[in-house]
Amino acid sequence: MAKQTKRQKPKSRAAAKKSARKVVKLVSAKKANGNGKSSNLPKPSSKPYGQAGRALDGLRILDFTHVQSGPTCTQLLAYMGADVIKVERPGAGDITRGQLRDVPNADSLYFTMLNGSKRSITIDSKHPKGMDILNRLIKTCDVLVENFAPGALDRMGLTWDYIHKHNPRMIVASVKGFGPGPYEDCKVYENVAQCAGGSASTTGFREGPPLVTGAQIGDSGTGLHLALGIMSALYQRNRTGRGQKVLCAMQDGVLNLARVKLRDQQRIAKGPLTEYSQHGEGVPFGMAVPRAGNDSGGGQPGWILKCKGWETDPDAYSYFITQAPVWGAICDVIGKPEWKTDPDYATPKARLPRLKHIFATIEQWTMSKTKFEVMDICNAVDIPVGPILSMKEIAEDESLRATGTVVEVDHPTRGKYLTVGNPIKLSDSPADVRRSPLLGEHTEEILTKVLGYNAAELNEIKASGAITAPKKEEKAA
Ligand code: CAO
Repeated sequence: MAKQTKRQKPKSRAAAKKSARKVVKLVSAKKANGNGKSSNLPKPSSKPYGQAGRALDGLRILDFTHVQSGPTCTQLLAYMGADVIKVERPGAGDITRGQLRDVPNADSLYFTMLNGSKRSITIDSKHPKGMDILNRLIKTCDVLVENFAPGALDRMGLTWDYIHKHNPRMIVASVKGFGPGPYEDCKVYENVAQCAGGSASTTGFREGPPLVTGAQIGDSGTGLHLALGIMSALYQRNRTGRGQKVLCAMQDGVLNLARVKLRDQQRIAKGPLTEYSQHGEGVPFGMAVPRAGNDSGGGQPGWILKCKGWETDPDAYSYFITQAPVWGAICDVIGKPEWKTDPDYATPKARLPRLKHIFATIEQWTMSKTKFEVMDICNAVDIPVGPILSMKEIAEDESLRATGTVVEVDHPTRGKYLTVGNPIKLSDSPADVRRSPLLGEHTEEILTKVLGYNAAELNEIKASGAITAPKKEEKAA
């Protein structure tokens, strides 16, 4: 309160002038950001927070994505309020609709969990009428998002020049496996990207082979990068009036997430990586960053430790970080108060060569507690620890349901299913998490209400075969 009063009533004339200058600066910054017209800026809404619409209301996305990387991006934009129109091949759709099916004849969880809150239209992009429809969509959409194999969009006739000619404001956002270079024409799936982006070589145990991680950093990770690229391009479009290409290569996205390992690659040339347990074990380093098991990637050593029940429960473990500022608390909690003053344990440097022994000792204590007891006891004294949660525990976690991070939605053919809601929380834009669309569920709605086709035109389109699957005899012929 006191601080607020101070800010509202500057003490002296000099202070008043200073704060007036600040205001002027802010106004001119606003002018520069808003195309030089401060009058374009809306007044702050008087509506209560959460009732002023969604962040991306009014944004329309032409969604040509499939499988995981692209759909992750467009699903997030849909959660934020964008109208995402997913274009799918008639009769087939996104290949994931039928992959890893758990309910016969219903869209798979693979598909439903990546395509929530979108609309689906079926269009054969290789049919001339289909191309007419796409042309109209290009004119009405703000962003085209795709993650076809390299060259596929061009082969459809949707080159950058073509799109830009029909809609100079269009942003064309693509995920590809690799950026320009020797591998640019390659098709890429998740694990290829994890391997090519440096993650696999640095994941796993020293004695074992490279490992891929369960988190989909190649697909979903790159989808997130793409969403940021799209938002940046939209912001720039406010100034320039024109769209641009946004490219996110999966290799680049993985490397961005594995940047601490490139940090270590540069450090290794200057000496051993002392925080790696390999150092404490006296194993020399090679030329490249090794796999570090469960070592923490930062300056505070950590490891995964067994907890009560580990013999039968594969997830009865805790991650335990021996953060330096709370070393004294750790010693007290595990019943080793003498380590606080023992020169072999009292400082982070002294502890480095002894980490294996230290964690083995802490583990004797964690094994006497459940992972949740470890969490409660340690967090009470600020020791950073985390239970290893199984997917079952996460699915049942009430707090994740309460925040909308885990959401249950109802689907007409498969019934209720869980999905991951919006992990990004905006205080004035509630997430819009709805079920995924059936194949072509919104075709007519989009053709008539978004693109303005009349009844006769609609019938003509239907008869043309541009939005329906080819009949079996035609296919065979
Ligand atoms: N109407 C008509 N044709 C359509 C269509 C439509 N609505 N939608 C797609 N197609 C066609 C494309 O035009 C393409 O045809 P051509 O090869 O004859 O030009 C074809 O369908 C398939 O496209 P694709 O090559 O992208 O698909 P694929 O299954 O062979 O490859 C993948 C899949 C993921 C390996 C590849 O798309 C890729 O490398 N994408 C970029 C990287 C990426 O996103 N990978 C992550 C995938 S998630 O793990």
